[in-house]
Amino acid sequence: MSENKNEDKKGNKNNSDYSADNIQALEGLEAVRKRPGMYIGSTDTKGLHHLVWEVVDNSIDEHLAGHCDMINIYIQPDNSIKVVDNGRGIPVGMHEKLQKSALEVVMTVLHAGGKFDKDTYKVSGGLHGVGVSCVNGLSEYLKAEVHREGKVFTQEYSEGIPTTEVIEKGVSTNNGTTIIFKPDATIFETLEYKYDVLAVRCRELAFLNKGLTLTLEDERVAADGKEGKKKKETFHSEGGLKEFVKFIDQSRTPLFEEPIHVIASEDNVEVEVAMQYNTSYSENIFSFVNNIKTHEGGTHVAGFRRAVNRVFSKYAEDNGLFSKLKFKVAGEDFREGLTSIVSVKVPEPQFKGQTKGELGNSEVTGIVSRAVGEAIGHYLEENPKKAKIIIDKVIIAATARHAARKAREMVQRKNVLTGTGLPGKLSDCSSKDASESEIFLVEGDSAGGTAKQGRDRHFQAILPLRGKILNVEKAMEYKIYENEEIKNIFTALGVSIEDKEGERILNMEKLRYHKVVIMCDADVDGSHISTLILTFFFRYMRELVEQGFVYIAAPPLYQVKKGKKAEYAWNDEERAELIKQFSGGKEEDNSIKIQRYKGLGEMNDTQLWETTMNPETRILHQVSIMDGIEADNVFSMLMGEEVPPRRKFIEENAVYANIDA
Ligand code: 0RA
Repeated sequence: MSENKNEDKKGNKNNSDYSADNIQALEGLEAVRKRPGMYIGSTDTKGLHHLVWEVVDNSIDEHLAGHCDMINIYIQPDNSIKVVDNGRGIPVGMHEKLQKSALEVVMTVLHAGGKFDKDTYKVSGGLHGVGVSCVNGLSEYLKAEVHREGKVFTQEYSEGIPTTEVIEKGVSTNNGTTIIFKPDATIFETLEYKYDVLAVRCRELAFLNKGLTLTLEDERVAADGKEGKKKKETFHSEGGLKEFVKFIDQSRTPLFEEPIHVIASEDNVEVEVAMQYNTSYSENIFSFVNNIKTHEGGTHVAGFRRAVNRVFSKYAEDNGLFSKLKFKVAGEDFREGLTSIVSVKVPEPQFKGQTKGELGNSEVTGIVSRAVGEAIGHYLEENPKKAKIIIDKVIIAATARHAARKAREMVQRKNVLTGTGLPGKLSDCSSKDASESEIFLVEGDSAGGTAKQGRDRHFQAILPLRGKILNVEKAMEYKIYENEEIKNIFTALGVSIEDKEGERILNMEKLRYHKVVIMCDADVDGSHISTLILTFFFRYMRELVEQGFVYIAAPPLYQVKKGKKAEYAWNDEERAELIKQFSGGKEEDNSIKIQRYKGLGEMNDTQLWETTMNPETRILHQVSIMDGIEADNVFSMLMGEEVPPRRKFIEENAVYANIDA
């Protein structure tokens, strides 16, 4: 992508420039160390994991170029990472211009990795890709081992600076690269790798690159000497996206066993799409460009949607299936209850948008549209029974959308009639400045009453929610707008869903609070209710979550009291710590009273303010959508129809749940 500034356009350099290049190269990594966030996004756990992908992306590039089918990743006992691949190996020959081994150039010059072969699809150097040299600069130790041309070569570095020459270590019968790195403790806030985070992406990479095998092995031993629960997994997919879409929809009920699978290529652009209808009402599209997730879609997704609209409409019209309809079918009606994955490999991808999560290459739209259109066309001709079922579903979706629109309009009209338009149950704050205003969605009228008394009415609004709100994962859309609690949430927040060219968008221009806080009991029911509310936000107000406006309040679990002294504890460790403090080390102290809070209702207004609402002392968890697929999975599983995966999830995660069962 970006040109290496160390060479001129023709790439000419004479030896006298060598030292200058050398210094510039060092300055490059110096800059990475000075402002790591600019290169890898952040220095928190996310940035730490990013280092792994920066290396693995290079191995994936070798796979895409047809030279690598195996990538092994190890989390070593000291939280260093080892990545082994069987690609061509980083070149080790003399780099003419810089007068040093190409290996050293790749490892120490920013953006140097991609200079060697330009004609393949590249992951590295793509979106955030800054190359393996960046990982080197941010590692207190790194070792590269190259098997190439029948020999083994190694070089070691510290903070990106070579500590050895490129050393020839002996003979080798295979090709490949091994990178071992230990992230720099002075740069990263945490050094602890999370197996599950790495596993999720490895699985995704295996689905996206059929035939490639990835292994992930955790070599760490737990502090108590016991070995970790999950030690090693192998990720491999022969079916590619077809298996991926089944994996994503494992907790939904598919309409047909086999997904529609498209594999095509045109003008050096490779297209792979898999789509599967299910009995739910939500649309799910996940899209990738050169293995990188495009959160905001782009030209490839536009091409996919165009094909779905065009081909299904034409089939329905041609076969008279829309003849009884009194209104127009919109694009989204074809995609209700459809899960799709759109993956393209593009030689020179252009990323657009604020977060660079959108593909810009305009030629891709037509290519994807043709490939998908042709495949769906064949599918419909060959499967007339399935075609009929799909079109019937589309008609139901269109009908439901019209009903939903009417229901929505009713709600809005009613608001106009009642004057302020705000729900009667809302205790609003006096501030009109959304950026300082908060709304608490409180489980139950009684806790709502306490919260109303305890709050700071200047900036805190209270909306009590009665009982369980509708499970939106199972309900049809128009039902949503008939639900009293959900209507109240929409009108209190000041947001609305609008149709724009057949697509639903959330209008947040009149959002009245920049903090939406879900406050539920710390028990099983409470956690179920907050999951219901979160599911609703995830499906219907996702933008609100994406922009970081949604929070979960954390009421304490215990109050520990001795005489007039009272402190709160949010978990068992804190409780034990408080008891120790209060007893001054005494074995048994009967004057210490421990109150177990089960519900918000057990606290009075002052206690609720102190522990859960006062910005100075409360704990708020910001809700984030880290990974769309993961989040989608959790919600469809927890709230959907298929019971077995839900039970499995709850069993597996029970240990993490901070709830009183
Ligand atoms: C530069 C050029 C070539 C491959 C690589 C770098 C490369 C880098 C890494 C990092 C981890 N594994 C890797 N594998 C390869 C092209 C090699 C050629 O043309 O032979």
